Amino acid sequence: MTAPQDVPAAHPAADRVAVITGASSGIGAATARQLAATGLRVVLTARRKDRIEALAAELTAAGHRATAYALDVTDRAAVNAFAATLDHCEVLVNNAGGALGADPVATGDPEDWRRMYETNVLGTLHVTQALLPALVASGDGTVVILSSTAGHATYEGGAGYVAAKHAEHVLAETLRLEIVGQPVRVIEVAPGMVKTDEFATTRFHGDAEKAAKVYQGVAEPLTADDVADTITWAITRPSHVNIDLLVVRPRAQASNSKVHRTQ
Ligand code: 8X3
Repeated sequence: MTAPQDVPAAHPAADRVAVITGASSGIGAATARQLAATGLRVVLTARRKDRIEALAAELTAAGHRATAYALDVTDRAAVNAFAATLDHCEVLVNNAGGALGADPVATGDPEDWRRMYETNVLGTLHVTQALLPALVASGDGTVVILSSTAGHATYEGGAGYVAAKHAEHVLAETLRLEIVGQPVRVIEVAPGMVKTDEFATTRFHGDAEKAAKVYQGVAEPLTADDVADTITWAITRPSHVNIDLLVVRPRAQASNSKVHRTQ
């Protein structure tokens, strides 16, 4: 009997589609660039239409295949409508999300906690549920969930984000158990300190000084390209190879709270 993972892909390698959420900046944009360069047709989604359209135009001008679709992953009806526009889908990169606040449990803003749960966890749930039938139907699908090292250990001031990222980790682990035997891989990539244009600034509600302190004295935090490279590597392994969990940190970071700083 033919094992499900040996079912040939419904679409030839030349026409494989990758959906990337949160593709307007940072890790999402870098991943879109790198996946497009492997030959995948990338569908860029994010709330900021102007940014994803500009990136899609840049990739198209470079000879790649890219389209943009404005999407808020917390809006389930919008996610369903987006899924209905796709003929097929082979790869989903759940990247949308982020941190809000770095306050202790005693004083953290419940609104920050709620928004982090909605974007990171429910956003990932919405898009994964909506695209899973297409990923299964493709005969060779891959779901990537961008969690974080915050999904694996806590730190002071991190509880709201840590809780959301732990939930994404659990989502990845549970989904992998539930769909084993179907032709879909579930890959979790958990980055540590990554210096992007927006992550820390968003976390501190626009306070650039606080945001700069996150990376102060750290020789080489990871870049968005470093993480996109690990995501692309994991996706481009042979179909039977499932990278369950890939934890990636800069050399200067030994744990969430043990970071070497030169000043
Ligand atoms: C980002 C890692 O340490 O800021 O996902 O929580 S951390």
